[in-house]
Order: sequence, then structure tokens, then C-alpha cells
Amino acid sequence: MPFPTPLPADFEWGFATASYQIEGAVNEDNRGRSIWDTFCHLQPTRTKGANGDVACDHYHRYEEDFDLLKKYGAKAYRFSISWSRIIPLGGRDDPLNETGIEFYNTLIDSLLGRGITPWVTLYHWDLPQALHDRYGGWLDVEESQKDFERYAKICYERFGDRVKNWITLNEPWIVSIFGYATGGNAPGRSSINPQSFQGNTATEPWIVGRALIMSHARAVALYNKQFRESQKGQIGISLNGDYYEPWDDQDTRDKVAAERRMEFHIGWFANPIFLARDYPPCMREQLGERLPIFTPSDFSILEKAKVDFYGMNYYTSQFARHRDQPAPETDFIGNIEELQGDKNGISVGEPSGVHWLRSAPQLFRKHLTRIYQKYGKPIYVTENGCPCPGEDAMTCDESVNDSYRIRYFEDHLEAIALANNEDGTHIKGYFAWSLLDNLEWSDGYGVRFGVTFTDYVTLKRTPKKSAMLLQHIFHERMNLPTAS
Ligand code: GBH
Repeated sequence: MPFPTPLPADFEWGFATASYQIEGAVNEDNRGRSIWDTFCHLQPTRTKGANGDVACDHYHRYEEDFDLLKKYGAKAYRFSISWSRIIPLGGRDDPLNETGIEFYNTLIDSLLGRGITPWVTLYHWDLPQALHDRYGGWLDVEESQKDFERYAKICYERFGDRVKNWITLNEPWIVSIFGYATGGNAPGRSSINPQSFQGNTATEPWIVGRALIMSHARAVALYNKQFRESQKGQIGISLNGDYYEPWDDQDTRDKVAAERRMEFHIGWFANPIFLARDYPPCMREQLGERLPIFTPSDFSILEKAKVDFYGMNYYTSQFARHRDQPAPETDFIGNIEELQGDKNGISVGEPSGVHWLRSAPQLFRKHLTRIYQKYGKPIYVTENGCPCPGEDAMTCDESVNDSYRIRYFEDHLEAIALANNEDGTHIKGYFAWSLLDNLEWSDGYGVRFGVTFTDYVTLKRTPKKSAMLLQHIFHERMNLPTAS
């Protein structure tokens, strides 16, 4: 391998997880139910029979997991708080659960005691079920944003003396589209999914999107007004979204289609959040009145909600091909076709262990630079990772030899370093997804994204080769000695 492109010595790096995917202990210490508890127990199953009742049992094994983090050399760790452990019923007038708060205090202190910086996501998809039952959850734009703001306030008050890095929401696109358009995620609403019996794909995701944008904005505006000065932390949001190349790079219609696809994915949230601007014009054009408007009072909140960074969750890229027919009402991707190969049959990248993910580091570099140029904030890559080909069927001994994952990490870190050094793009950190194999949502426990193998029978953790190698990769680039 040629000499790797350097990264700055203060580059932040570590591993990421999310509450419902790892914690288990769903009925302990007064935790309230979330929409994922409900979704995972639906019959017939929509999660391959899997649920988060036990998951990785991180709730009881966090010390062991943090010892692993330390051993892997991580500087930082990104985890999410389960809203319904803090406020079991979720609402702004509902009681707090002190044992839930205590659990996260312990996590934070255990990390700091090991010299690891906590990065906290407030919402990684596990809405309190009580709010869904009470007013339809994210479908009620006014109620949900007030309840989220109060939940955020409790977190700043109780944890903000030690937590200096906040992420409001994880992937609002997935929350809106998978939760309310395809029905593939909780709460599973859709009018195009035969397994869903409620929902309206043409309207609900756009309403939910506005609720999420305003919830984020209120939480940030509150931080800026009441906590920033004393706590001196930073705050942002994690957006997902693939990079798209035109299927036929000679066809202007495909070029426009690729750009439109990214606007539907990212601009939907990034325009209001980073630029305090309306949705991208191409969305308004296609969706018409189904896309809710921002009121003047929404805009005044958006203006006050200045963030510090762009959290990027990136896994893969695709090709976009224009369609000649008008968009159906249920379309949410900008009336294009998505493909993993281009007009000449060239694949976007090497296949991984899951059908939707191919390794495309050169397009990652383009993606980073496009985002930085459009939204102007330093980027933290808050998720990036993959399962190795065939890993779902492997034993532990086979899985730990994860050479595909090691190459994936190396290639994507090289892309970051190149974007930083040669494209004028400012990237300040990186979190590998994930610390542990865990509940991969509707894919259940088969798809393994961890750098640590989880045996779901014994709950034994076994480091894969990539776990130990990441520190070497970073330290080499940062020109630091690597502890053995
Ligand atoms: C992230 O989502 C999540 O934040 C994290 O919790 C998750 O474990 C991780 O990725 C790995 O998936 O099967 O064709 O319908 C990334 C967004 C959502 C992208 C699901 C791929 C499946 C497409 N992902 N999507 S498909």
C-alpha cells in the first residue's frame, strides 16, 4: 500500500452504537416501551423473528464493552439514549425515571474514567410508545416537538456537565421513509406495504419530516440559549444519504436525476437545518401541497438553531437513472430509478455482506466534498462500516478474519484524508459502525456490522481483526505511536 494520506493529530475517532440495538433489559428499572418493542413483537414478524429484549445485553455488560473500547484505542464513543428510560411515557408533563437517568450517568462516568469522550445521540429511532398512542407520535408536529424539546432539556441538565458532543436525531430520512412510507421500520405505517394495515405513503412521511426538523431545531435552539455558554459543548445532527452518479454520464437527464435524488435524501433536511431555507425546489415541484410548509414562526426557530457540525452516516453509493413517466404519489426518491451498476454495466463497488451496500470510497470522497460545499459545516462521519461477504453464515472463528471490513475501513479513511487534504473539505472525526454485532433492525441478528463478534447464545464478545487494526490505521495517519 502506498504511504497513507495523513490526518490531523486531533482527529476524533471511535465506534458507534444505538440503544435499542444493544441494550436489552427492556423491562428493567422502569423503562417505558418504545415503538420498536411493539414493532419487533408484531405477528407475523417484520424483523425476521428478532427483537431487542436481550440484544447484546449491554445494559448489564457495559463495563466489559468499555474495556473493549479502551483496548481498541478509541478516543470517543457514540451511543444513544433511550428516551423511554428517561421519561417512560415520553411527554413533557410525564414523570422522570431516576433509575434510567442513573444508568446513563454511569455509562458517561465509566467512559470518562477510561479517558473516552462520550458522543450522545438523543434519538436513534426508539420513540416512547405512549406518545405514539397518545397523539400519533411524529405525525403530530406540534405535540412531538414540544415533548422532544423537554426530553432534550432533561438530557442537557443531567448529562451536559460531562457530555460536550450532542447529536439530536439519527437519520430523520429513515425515520420518515422507513417508518411511514415503506413501513419497513417502526411504527411500520405504509399504504404500499402488504404487511401494513395503516398509513398513507403519499402524505405521512412529509408530515413526519417536518416534525423531526422542528424537533431538532427546538432542541438546538434551547441548547444555544440556555446551555451553550455554561456547558461549552457542540451540537449537530446525523443525516444519512448515499452519493449518486448518473447512470449514463452523457445524459443530462440522468445528471439532473442524480442531483435530485440527493436533494430528496439530504436536502429535505439539510436545507431547513443548515441553511434555514425551504425544502429543495425539486421537492416542492414534485410533491406540491403534500409537502407541508414552514410557517414564519418555524423559520424563526430554524434561524436560532445554529449547529456546529454535520454528522454524516455513509455506507454506499448508487447510480440514478431518470424516468420519463410522471412520479406516482407514493414516490419518495425524486422519480428516478436506483441502480448498482451504470449504463456500461460497471458496478458501483465491490459487494459486501448485505445487498444494499457496495464499497465505493471514491464516491464517498465526492460525497464529503459536495456536502461540505453545500452546507458549510465541518463534518464528523458518525457512521461508516459494513458486513463482510458471507459473514451472516460464519462461525466466530471465521468472522474474526474480517479482511473485507479492514479494506473497507482503510479505503474510506483514505477518502476522508484525501478530501481533507486535497479538496479543501473539513472532516473532524470518524465513528466506525459498530462496536458490536447487534440488532440490525428489520434484518434481525443475521447481518453483522460489528468489529466485535457477538455470540447471541452466550453473549460472549470476541474482537475481530479490524477492531485492533483501526488504531494502527489512525495512528499511522496521525503520526502517533501505537500502544501495543
Ligand atoms: C444506519 O442506517 C443506522 O443508523 C444503524 O442503526 C444501522 O445499524 C446501520 O445503518 C447499518 O444498516 O434493505 O434495500 O430496504 C443506514 C441506513 C437503512 C441504509 C436501511 C440501508 C436498507 C435498504 N440504512 N437501508 S433495503
